[in-house]
Amino acid sequence: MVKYAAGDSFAGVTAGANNFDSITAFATGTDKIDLSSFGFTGASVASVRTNATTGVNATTGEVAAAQASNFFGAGGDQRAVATVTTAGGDTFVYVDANKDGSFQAGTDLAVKLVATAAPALADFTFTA
Ligand SMILES: [Ca+2]
Repeated sequence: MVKYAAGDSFAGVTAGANNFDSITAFATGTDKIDLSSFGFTGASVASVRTNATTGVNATTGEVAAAQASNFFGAGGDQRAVATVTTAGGDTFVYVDANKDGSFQAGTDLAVKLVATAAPALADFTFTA
């Protein structure tokens, strides 16, 4: 089990090092990412949004401004989690920590699952 708190891990680079945490050997269907501390409920946890790689930097996890707006969806389609699987086979997991539907590098969570396909909704825990 992996547990995160708001402010723990971000996209981008500081002083040459990636700001996000990387998880190796994450096993979909076995391991869980615990997001219960964020208090997501309702439509936000109905599914995990799967985004294309467009505008996402496969090295730094940064999201271009053009894709950041509604990165997690909007209205009834707004989700707590969005994933992007890179051409190299890693998956970035983004968490909309401030629940506004858009991605902000200094606010929303970014974690890289190394050599892992996109996790499913069941791979996340939203309630304690
Ligand atoms: Ca956000």
